[in-house]
Amino acid sequence: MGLDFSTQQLKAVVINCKLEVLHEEAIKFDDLTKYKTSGGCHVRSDGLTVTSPVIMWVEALDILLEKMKGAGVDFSNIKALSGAGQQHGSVYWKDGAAVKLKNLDSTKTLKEQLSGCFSVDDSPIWMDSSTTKQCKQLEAVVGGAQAMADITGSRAYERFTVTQILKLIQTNPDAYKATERISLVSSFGATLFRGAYCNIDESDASGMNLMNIRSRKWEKTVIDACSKDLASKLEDPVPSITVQGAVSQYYVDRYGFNPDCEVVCFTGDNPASLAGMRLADDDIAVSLGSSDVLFLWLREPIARTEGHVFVNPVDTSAYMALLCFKNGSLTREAVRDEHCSKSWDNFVKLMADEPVGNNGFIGLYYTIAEIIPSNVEGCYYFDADDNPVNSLTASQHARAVIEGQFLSRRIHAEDMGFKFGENSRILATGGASNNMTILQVMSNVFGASVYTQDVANSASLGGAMLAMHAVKVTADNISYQERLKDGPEFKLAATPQAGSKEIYDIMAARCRSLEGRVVSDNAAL
Ligand code: XUL
Repeated sequence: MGLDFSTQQLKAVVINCKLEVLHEEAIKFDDLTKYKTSGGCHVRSDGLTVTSPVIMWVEALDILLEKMKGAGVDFSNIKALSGAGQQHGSVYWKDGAAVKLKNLDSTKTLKEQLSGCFSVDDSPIWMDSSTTKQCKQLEAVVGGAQAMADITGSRAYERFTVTQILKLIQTNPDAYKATERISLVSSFGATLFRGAYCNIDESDASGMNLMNIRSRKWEKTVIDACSKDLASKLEDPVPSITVQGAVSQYYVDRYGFNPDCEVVCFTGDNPASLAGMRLADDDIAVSLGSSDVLFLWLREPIARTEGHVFVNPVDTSAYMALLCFKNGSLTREAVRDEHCSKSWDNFVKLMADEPVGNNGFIGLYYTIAEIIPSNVEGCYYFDADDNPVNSLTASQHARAVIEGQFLSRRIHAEDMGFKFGENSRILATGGASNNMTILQVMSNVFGASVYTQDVANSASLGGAMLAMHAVKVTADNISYQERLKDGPEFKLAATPQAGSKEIYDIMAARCRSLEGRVVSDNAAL
């Protein structure tokens, strides 16, 4: 069984060894109306502080399991469970909570028994951006943003957990003092099932600005800058596929779980998605949504102040990187609406009027402030000699927006140490991945084959797959990809067209310097 404590809902999926989905269930948090959440959270009046009531997540689990039992799910068949949590969010267990967890009474709900167990009722989540002061403070302690990235995989981010913990220490020291353990949303999920504190896994720990991504230990300078006793309130990071132990007797008595059902570490939703998509060595996944998100499989990561390096959940000696580009589908659609009569058919026809490489024209489109590269806004066009031009024709726009976006994705992936291996695949997911013309450009720009896959609910599915792998791997040593080879099929969608690689290699180098120019021009404004 795989669970996903995501921002808006709690999901569960049950699969068998053939990877067939036997049951799926979801509880939307907003449907628990007494908590008055919108999209699963509360945005406070400062507009920056974003929290979710922790007891709402607990109650959602009560309801979910009840519903699954009612639907006839036979929990006694479940051999192992794991799951995902929205990354970065934190849960504060109050003194005495471990005893409560250990002695859960199967005649009562979890909510009834755990409601007094949290020292902070409203957990900060990843949408929070109220900790800029703490980010600056911690970066100063380690020697700056790049130093923080080198150590922890990312520069200090407002949503990353340690900045939230430091804010608590500074603004509510009593609540911090009354806290015996701090979990991530992921390890909180595992803890509920285990009835005992579970470790934070190394992958999700990489989203805390607190773990050294090489040694996989808490970074002492950051710990000490927060509070000397912080490490004693955290369960140490362990590889994501670590078996934590059997499910609590509570679930055996109340829902008929098998007492031997193993609880495997939960991880972050992004690492779990990488597992659910079954990425392998040197693969890249590109999720084409309102923002575009790249997942890179990396052996030797280069941490930068843009993007994130996480420990890889599947191969614990490897890494993954996450790159989020704000200008994704919304920007493609803006160009379509302005220059291609609001129609994808016209867009695709116009694009075909221009050759691969757009005769050297490059367009960089940031209709909203971008994250990578950070804080640039506006649209910039250049001719084949890198001279700025004021406008492009409609057909040049159609080609330029797609080529410009993928050139930028490619150079930032390369900057983080990504290299295509012989068998590397690009996996395209998300709304725009059904547009074959877009996928062809992606294939040409990256110089690799593009595949698609039916991976709805990749985080919960990834949780279930990780659970299956974790309980078998010590006995048979089979790799994750080999074990899960019968999972959702990779369908070939595009292969690079002859001659395109040479064209885009040159354009990628140009794009790198043009983007640099746009960044410094924006900074000068
Ligand atoms: C990743 C991030 C989000 C959350 C959403 O860094 O903040 O993707 O994990 O669930």
